[in-house]
Amino acid sequence: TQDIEHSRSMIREAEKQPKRRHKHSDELEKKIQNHLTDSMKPPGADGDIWELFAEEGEMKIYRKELVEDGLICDPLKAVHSIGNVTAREMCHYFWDTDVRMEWEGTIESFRVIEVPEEFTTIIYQTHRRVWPSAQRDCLYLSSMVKVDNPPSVGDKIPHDTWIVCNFSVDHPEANPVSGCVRALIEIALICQTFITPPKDGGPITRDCLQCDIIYVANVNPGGWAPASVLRSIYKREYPKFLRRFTAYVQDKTRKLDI
Ligand code: 6CM
Repeated sequence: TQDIEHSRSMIREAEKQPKRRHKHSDELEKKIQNHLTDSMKPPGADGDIWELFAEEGEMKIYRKELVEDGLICDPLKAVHSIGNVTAREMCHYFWDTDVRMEWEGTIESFRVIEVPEEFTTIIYQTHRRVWPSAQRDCLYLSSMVKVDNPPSVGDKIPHDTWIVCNFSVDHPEANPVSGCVRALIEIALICQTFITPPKDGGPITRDCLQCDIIYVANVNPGGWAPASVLRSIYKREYPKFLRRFTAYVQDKTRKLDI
């Protein structure tokens, strides 16, 4: 509780400051550009072979098998589309640490250790241990940004586009939990709102909203973990996360103004 109160007060302080550049601004901008050019491509569009490993309705999750220095680092790309929510709402609930524990099922603890600007935090978190490998932690920057000129995908024109970009950084005040192995992450959630106005000219309601989602994750487990265990955890946990998180946002926003 103390940690959450402390995180909130840091964010409140940052909200009062003008948007400012920080140590990670250049890297953040570069990563966002890469996500907009590469991550937004539909799987297969770049000639790469993505394996579809989970599908439920509109949700499709792909991976590429990749082993680096003996560690499973399979890149993951998920595409989804859900009704009744906006891109900004999706990204807001993904980014906002106040609600993190309401939908994130893999975390044991987390702490915001710095707020470089209003919509950028640096977070240290530990994950639930998966037997028989060591517990993982990660230390990453998380930023939520509105994208003004998204690349066009197909002939649909989005009303708005938002991204949350998470990537590993170092920080002197991380106080890591002993025994944890540091996982390195590069994760993005990219969302676009599409609006179909009612044919009778009536007001726009939540029924008029469709949100297209791309989620990409590159996770290096940082140390040994049995391949079969890791791959089966990913196969179970990524669909669970997407199912739970999208339902969470739909539920949270159901009665709110758009
Ligand atoms: O993107 C997700 N969550 C964000 C907020 O926490 C953030 C997450 C980064 C960490 C990604 C996984 C690190 C590797 C940990 C492996 C241990 C998993 C333990 C499972 C125990 C049941 O971007 C959603 C992440 C969904 C992960 C499946």
